[in-house]
Amino acid sequence: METFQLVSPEGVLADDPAAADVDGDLCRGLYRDMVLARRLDAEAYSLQRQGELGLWLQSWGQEAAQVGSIRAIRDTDWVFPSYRDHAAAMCRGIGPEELLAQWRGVRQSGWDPARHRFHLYTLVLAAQLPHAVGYAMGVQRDGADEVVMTYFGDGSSSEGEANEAFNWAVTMAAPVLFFCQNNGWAISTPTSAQYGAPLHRRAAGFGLATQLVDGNDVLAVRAATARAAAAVRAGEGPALIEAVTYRMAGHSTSDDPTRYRSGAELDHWATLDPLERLRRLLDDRGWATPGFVEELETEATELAAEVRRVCRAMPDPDADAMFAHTLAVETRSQAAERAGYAAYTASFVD
Ligand SMILES: Cc1ncc(C[n+]2csc(CCOP(=O)(O)OP(=O)(O)O)c2C)c(N)n1
Repeated sequence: METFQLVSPEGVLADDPAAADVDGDLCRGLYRDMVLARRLDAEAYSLQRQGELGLWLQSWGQEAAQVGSIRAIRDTDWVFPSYRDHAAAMCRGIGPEELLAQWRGVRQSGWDPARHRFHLYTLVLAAQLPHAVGYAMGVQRDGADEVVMTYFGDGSSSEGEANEAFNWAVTMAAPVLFFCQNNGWAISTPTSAQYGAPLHRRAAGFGLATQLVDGNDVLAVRAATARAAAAVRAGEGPALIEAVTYRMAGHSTSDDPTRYRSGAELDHWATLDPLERLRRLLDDRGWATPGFVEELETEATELAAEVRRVCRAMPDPDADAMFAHTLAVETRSQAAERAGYAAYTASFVD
């Protein structure tokens, strides 16, 4: 399958009917989303390095895949994310404090899924896929005019749960859109060691309508997602998009990617940077209106300051809360553990 692309790495927009609604307003909006997401991501990374967060998984390099897809569906459509979908989360109005709370370890989760129609981050690989299918079956039962989109990675695509979800979604004709960000790596496992056939081909075997898209081309991702979502919404059954992108950062702040991947590979992908590509288009078309870039830079700097402020201002949780949220009805052994922990912490007083 040919990779769908609308903007070349040089920033040239294709003469394609799928680009018919592309204009300056649209491109400035998408560029803003990506710039702000990258700034938050970089700031959170620094905060982790300063000991303010326990862990952070960067979305650096994957902004176009996330922004292009989430901006192509309706705000009323439900999303079941993975764990590095910060750009998508921000587009759903999830703020810095909500995004960071889980990684600072002060709350079990950061936001109210129902408010943003954006489910909680899922760290158990691919578990969110059957969740999305189940939710989509409810949507279908209720006759609701909704699409359920779920994000996952190339590594997750070889999990049993992903494959069960594909099969079940097709069997039930559930209105679900599977969105894979193929970022080249599952921690240190390259896609070449992950599977024998690319996901869009495997998924077609399940009966899913599939599309392979340049995941660093925000306009192509948006057009492909809009097309797939429209078909899913019209009752044509589930679909899958494989967006080819790249994880510019390490897997997480606990990872050292120099141990397993080359600088040359990173250099190559840097030339395909999604932000720079759209910036070239904005500049070539004269769509970067006077003051746009400067105002965006100011907005990003203010966001970074806000990220630092809300992160440091989060109150430490009461350690006892971890027991309170473990079981609905406390068992004797947990009560003993809780009391033991309280005695242990009390032993430090004075
Ligand atoms: C069920 C399960 N198995 C293993 C892990 C450990 N693990 C965490 S992230 C990861 C790699 C995931 O790669 P991919 O799905 O491509 O997503 P990416 O991190 O690249 O976004 C693994 C193996 C896990 N979290 N859950």
